[in-house]
Amino acid sequence: MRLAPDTLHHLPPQVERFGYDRDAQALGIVHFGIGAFHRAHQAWYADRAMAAGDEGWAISGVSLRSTDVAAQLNPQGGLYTLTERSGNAANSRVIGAVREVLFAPEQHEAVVARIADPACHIVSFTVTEKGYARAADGSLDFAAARQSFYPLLGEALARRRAAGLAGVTLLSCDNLAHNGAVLQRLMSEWIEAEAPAVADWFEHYCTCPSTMIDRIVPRSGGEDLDDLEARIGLRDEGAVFTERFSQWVIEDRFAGSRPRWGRHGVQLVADVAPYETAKLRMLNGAHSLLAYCGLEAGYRFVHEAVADRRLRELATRLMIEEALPSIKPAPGQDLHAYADQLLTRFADPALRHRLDQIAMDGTQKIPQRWLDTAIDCVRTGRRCDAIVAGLAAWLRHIEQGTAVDDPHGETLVALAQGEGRAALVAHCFDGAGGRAPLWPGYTRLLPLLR
Ligand code: CS2
Repeated sequence: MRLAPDTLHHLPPQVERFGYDRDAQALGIVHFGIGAFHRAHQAWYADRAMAAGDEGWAISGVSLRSTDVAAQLNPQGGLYTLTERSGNAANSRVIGAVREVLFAPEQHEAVVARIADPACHIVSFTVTEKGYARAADGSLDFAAARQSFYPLLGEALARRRAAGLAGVTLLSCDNLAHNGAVLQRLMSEWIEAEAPAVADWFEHYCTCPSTMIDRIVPRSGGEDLDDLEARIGLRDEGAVFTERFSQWVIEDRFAGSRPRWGRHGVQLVADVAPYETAKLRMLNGAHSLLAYCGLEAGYRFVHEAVADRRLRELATRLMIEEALPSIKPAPGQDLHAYADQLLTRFADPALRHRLDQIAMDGTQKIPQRWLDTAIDCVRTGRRCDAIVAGLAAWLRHIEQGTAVDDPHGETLVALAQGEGRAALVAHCFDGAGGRAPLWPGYTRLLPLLR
């Protein structure tokens, strides 16, 4: 039997429930990219806010590329369980915040209508680094943007303006440096080209706060769903599994109202940069290092890689000696304690976090995870051996070519296997034949790779 509003009463008492009237909640949030990460993080915060009495924060989730999540959640009335795992313990809660999942290619009008509805105050995003459609020089790649959220959002904002409605908050929840500012700039580019009449309205009435989001959400498999079913007695195709830890730091600059997230551990701050930089360079930086070096050493999971003394030392060096000095902490932010806490989180075998999940999309992740740190090291005369080791492992991962999952994967593998390492490095850092490099602005790092 499937989890759904009318089967909830079959759940054993130890499974927590949402405890508010779901049908009475307006759709206050439209979310692009309703993957496991959103369901284990932002939707959980909306759920807790509504459970504590806030009203009107139900979520309309939008998938841009696949019908998988719609097929998992819509037959369950949007319900799913979130299971927190740690050691041998697992606690599950039914999350009620998601009302529906729309598949944008087939439900364009519905998506636009949800955002253009007066009840909607927040449009949020977990579309991954590549979903923002940035060209190598950082500007908007219009061809890619057409396949992403831009046309839907542009149309909806035009409709809101025409109807005299309030602006909305656009909340990027992806691992990009200055994610809010990046979204603001790219969306403005889209609007100026495609809906210029909306440009002033967008600038005055909408905001794009930056956010730092953190919760490790490993991809789950059939075995996880079977175990859960055995434990709770219902089949949940939309289940997510995560760690206990969760952090969300948001620049407090909303266009309109928002849930009282501060009551549920969300840090609403004036400047997200120190948190975001620490998270990208330390957590994500160490993750990518463990992924490429760990896969090469024959490991499958993060907890296995970090149990290897050599890799643990490398990850520690990256965090403490290379990344940490490049970060100006916020008052009260203890980066040494942060590094210790990260190693403990990585070491938990209950998470079964796969290294190949982290290794995907390296071209989109490496600049903000490693290269910005490495530039700081070069500028201040510090060594960055761990990052160099990571880059070398990534280059070998491309050269080997069999497990590359990356938007530039085909080009890079062909280049590496046809013309060799020097051509691959030049393509990334220098460009070739008058073409911009994949990672502009980092040529100073080239001597490290020779
Ligand atoms: C990971 C992140 O897959 C990856 O690249 O580094 O998804 C990481 O688990 C999250 O950012 C943790 O908050």
